[in-house]
Amino acid sequence: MNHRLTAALLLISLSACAPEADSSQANRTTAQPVTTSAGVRIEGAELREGLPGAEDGVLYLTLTNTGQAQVRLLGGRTPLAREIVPMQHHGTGGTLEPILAPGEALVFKPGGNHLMLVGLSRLPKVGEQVNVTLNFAPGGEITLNVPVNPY
Ligand SMILES: [Cu+2]
Repeated sequence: MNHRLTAALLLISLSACAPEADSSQANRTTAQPVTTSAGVRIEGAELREGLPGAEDGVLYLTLTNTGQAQVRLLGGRTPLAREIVPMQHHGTGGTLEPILAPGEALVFKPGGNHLMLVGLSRLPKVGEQVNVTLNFAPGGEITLNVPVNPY
């Protein structure tokens, strides 16, 4: 296998859970914005469809701390995967410490930070709505109905 092909395959596998660029906005839908009891606003939440063979999925959204205290996103869960883990862009690698000071926003988007659905039990399908529960401290758990958009 030549190096160029190896690099191409590596790119494909890396992008499996974090597309580098956002494709067309056409026909995309996002979850209704919600706000936790501690004042974290969650908007623009969307899942991306699972490509055949994908073991992990990806969730994008924007968090804004409208409250008076620092808030941490502890993680999340969904019936579709083993767990939801906040991650940095694959180029920088590693998990993310999602701590928001009052007034601060944190964006999870293609090519950047993302929430990874680790260990999919099945592939998310375009058009379906998936229950996603996020866990904050303070604020506890909040559940959203998140639509699945094309990859
Ligand atoms: Cu990831």
